[in-house]
Amino acid sequence: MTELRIAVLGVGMMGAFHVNALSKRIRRAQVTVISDLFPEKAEEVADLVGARVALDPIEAINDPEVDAVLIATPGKAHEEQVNACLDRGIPVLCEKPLTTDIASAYQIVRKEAALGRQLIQVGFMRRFDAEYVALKALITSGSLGNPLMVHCTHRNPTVPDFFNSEFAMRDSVVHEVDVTRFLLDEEITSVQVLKGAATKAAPEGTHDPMLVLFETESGRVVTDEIYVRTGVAYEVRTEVVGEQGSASIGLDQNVQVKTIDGRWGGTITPGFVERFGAAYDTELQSWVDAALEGTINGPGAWDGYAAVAVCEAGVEAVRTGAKVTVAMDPKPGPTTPATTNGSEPEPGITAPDLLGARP
Ligand code: ISE
Repeated sequence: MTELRIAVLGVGMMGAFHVNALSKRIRRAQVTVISDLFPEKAEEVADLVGARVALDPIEAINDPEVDAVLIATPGKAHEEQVNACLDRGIPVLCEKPLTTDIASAYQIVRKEAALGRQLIQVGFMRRFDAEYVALKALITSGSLGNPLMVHCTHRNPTVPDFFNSEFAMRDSVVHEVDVTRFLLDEEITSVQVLKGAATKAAPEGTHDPMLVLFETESGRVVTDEIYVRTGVAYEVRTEVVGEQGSASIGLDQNVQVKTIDGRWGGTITPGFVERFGAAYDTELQSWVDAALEGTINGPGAWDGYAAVAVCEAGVEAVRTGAKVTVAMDPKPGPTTPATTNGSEPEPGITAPDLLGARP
């Protein structure tokens, strides 16, 4: 196979962004089929890139002119669509969340493990961002010494009113969950949330900002300030504090300008597409290259499952104010049959439809 024929499911903001990248910037990729809940939207995007429209997403997955699938539909649709990709045995890049509850995410992990090969990549694009890659390399090199703490800041300029504290946990904090696991190479064991004073911009009952605290298996502490209505710009910073030094990324250190009115400064990043645009492209190219070989190259189903499990604990921590232990089932070996893994996973709290809640 020299060119990967891709079905893109869901062409809202992220899906349409990916279709554009796949058609213009990504090598050895061709979008052949597009599906969306809104057929007119699917037609509009398909026309731009010469793809066909399939009204039914499962039909798109099973289309003979499709070798791999990119899922950018609302979270509640992921379970059925990812399962259909596994049933057909084709690679899939699924935007977060893998699914919207712990049990279905774990079922997918076991099903893929039973197949004996990795087909699922989850869209945690920060792992492909040059600054995160450099930070990870620095940690791995040992020059910071043992990393003891990580401090994260995650600020969005604005979000719609439905974006409540639980939504922020599942849609925004989920990135720091993955960053923590990526940088420290261990699981998060507990989540705690300090709510504090809320901005006037937040609707009644929504805690914005919040300070989220993770503890990891080895006892490291991670702090994450999540503030999604700053009114300012997009700010994602991460500092790792080690025994022999510290390192920070996300400082928006671009061109510094000095002007005759005595001011100095640079420009700030407006949103996540601008901040992580290059990372999305790198992610897509890695996925396409790996999918052509029938596999993945990036965060997999286990990473998607771990993120769902930590966010569920986070949601409970928001609701109860308690420090909540993360409940995760064991990682299945590559050949564990889906039917013989002793205990059934806990059903967990069912998440609301994340992107589906958007107007
Ligand atoms: C959004 O869905 C993203 O994935 C962005 O990276 C994040 O910054 C934002 O808070 C989320 O809503």
